[in-house]
Amino acid sequence: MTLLDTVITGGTVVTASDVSRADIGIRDGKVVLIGSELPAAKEEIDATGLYVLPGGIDSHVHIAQPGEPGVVMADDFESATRSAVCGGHTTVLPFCLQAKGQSLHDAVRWYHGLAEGNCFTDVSFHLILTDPTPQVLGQELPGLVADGYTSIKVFMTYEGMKLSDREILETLEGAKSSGALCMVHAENDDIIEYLRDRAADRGDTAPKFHATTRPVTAEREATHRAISLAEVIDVPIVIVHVSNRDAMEEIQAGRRRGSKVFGETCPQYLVLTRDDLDLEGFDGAKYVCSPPPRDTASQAACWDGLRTGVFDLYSSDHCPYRFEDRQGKKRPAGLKSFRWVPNGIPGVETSLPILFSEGVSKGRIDITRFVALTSTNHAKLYGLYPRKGTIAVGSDADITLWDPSRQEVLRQDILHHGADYTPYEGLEVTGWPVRTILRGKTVMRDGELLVDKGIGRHQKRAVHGERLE
Ligand code: DUC
Ligand code: ZN
Ligand code: ZN
Repeated sequence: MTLLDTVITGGTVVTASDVSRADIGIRDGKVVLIGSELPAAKEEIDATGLYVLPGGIDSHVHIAQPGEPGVVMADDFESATRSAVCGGHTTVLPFCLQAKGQSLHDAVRWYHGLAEGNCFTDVSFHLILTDPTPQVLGQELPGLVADGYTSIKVFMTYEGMKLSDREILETLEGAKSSGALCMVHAENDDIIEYLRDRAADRGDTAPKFHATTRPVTAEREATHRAISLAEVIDVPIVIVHVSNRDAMEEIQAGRRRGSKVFGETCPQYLVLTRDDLDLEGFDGAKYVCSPPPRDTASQAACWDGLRTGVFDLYSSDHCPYRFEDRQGKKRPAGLKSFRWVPNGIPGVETSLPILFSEGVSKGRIDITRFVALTSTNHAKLYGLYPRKGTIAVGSDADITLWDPSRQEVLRQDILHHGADYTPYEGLEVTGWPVRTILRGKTVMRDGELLVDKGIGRHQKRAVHGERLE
């Protein structure tokens, strides 16, 4: 047998189903041996006292996504994936936004141009469809799915992005025939627009009114409608960034009827509330995201959902804008009204420590569930399994070494993203990623990057329900 490149010894290896003491042998970027007394390797990594986890996969991040005129996202592919790898991730799935009238192929080419040579993690794109013409659905989408772009996202809200019910039906039909899995942003746009107009009439312009004008009812109704539309076409869907119990109950009701509905929640619904938008002056804008954080009862509901399986996925919904920036949260129009504050918050670096600390360390979920929610289920759902999402012979050696007892305080000055704040400033966490290994190479150790950008590669994916070879 040829020499191993790397052996990881003494750690506790965790998958979505098992916890075991084992050593891991790596050659040519793949896991080739799991066991004890492994042969010698060029590099030995001592993982005594650490968890050896499949690298985190964040299947919901926004990077360099164009928005309203004059608004610029805080992260490019370099800073977003640097932040991701420092937070324990080895793969991220950002969105490739189709502008109205744009061909999907052009959009994909443009995003590849931004990502190429700049990434610290592996990357694979979801396609946001804003213009589902017969040409897009009938010609472009099937070709792109065959090329490994096997998931799409549609919006039920936002001017310029939202689709009508008819358009969503046609898109789901296109998803079904091509094999693409459809993610849905479920909020009722008319309810939101109506409430925003009434808020404007009253002169309610502060950031806190972002939360009151996007109520649970708007999310619940749209979740119900999205699931109903998927039932008409008989196709699976993913309801992303679910924030509350009512929407969770719609997912459960759909499943009881036999629908294949997957659910995702995010850190902002576990540790933030609408009170965070009600800070002095304009500071609440740091927490403006959609759906908005709710209340402590909703937080408890989301924890129930993570534990019981209502949620298959935990993602960051990283969507960063700088705060002290005229192209970010403080764009001139945003200072006048919450309505124009860019929607989204940074979180790809802090999401795993938050779930580990609040979930595993506090006994709400066990470590195998943590792995399922942060890696394995993403790989399975979005067609990366078993190349990614687990530690098994033949899988990519994407591994995060996790110190379960290390305590940190989340602070802007320890993070690596392009934003100028973290909405989790001051949150104390127990459990921290101390080393991130991508295809056998250590990319991050103790918060330091050890390789140049460009190590990350694009990943083609299988269609949902099929395995990658
Ligand atoms: N939806 C997202 O998925 N991310 C950020 C903003 C939004 O509305
Ligand atoms: Zn969304
Ligand atoms: Zn998002």
